[in-house]
Amino acid sequence: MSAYSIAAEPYPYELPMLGESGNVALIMIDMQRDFIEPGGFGSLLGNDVAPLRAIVPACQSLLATFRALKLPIIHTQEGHRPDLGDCPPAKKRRGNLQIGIGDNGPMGRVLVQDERGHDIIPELAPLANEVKLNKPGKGAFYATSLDALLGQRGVTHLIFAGVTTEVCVQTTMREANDRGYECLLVEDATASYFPEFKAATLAMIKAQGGIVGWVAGLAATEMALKGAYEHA
Ligand code: TIU
Repeated sequence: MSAYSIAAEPYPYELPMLGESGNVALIMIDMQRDFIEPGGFGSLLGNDVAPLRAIVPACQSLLATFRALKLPIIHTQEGHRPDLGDCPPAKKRRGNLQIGIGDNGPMGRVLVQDERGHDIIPELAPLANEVKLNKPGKGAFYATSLDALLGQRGVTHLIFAGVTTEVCVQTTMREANDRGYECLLVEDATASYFPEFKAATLAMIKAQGGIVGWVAGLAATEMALKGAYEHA
């Protein structure tokens, strides 16, 4: 373990020396009302959304750490244009929902940009200098400028948090891994409607020598980030 290591599984995750061997960014996935509050897309899909709130303090803590260290933060939001031109009919049809994507729901039009359900929850509101990235798919690289935006900032290392672990977080992490980013998921800062799916996702990410990336706890992640960058 070096001064730049995070105690992680399946083995220590090496942070870059900023500006020399790369840069690190936080990707906060889809912490929006649609997935976390009753009446949003998550509950219209039939899920109990209440357990997802448990990760809010861990996400707040990660945001505070990245802000204090002046490291880049990207907040993603799943949502579609009001004309649904970026929503494949197959996605809209899926689930045979009574109230589905684009329909009027308790928090405005479901999964549509700038509706109430699309808002990031106030506890995790982005600051003006942070990137808000809308994404029409589950993965944050599909049909977005994320790869270009990270390239412009010299980002090589991605720390992931958000919801849901096995859907948008895992899809994005796999997309990032295939693009050559070093990916780490903070296990206390991600949640699923299905605890067993979260557990399985963490296991499959770190299996086979970290086939998708690394998994670490919040305390270990923050301690290493502060140790590496506080006086950088
Ligand atoms: N349904 C579900 O678990 N997730 C999603 O539809 N989107 C995200 O994970 N953000």
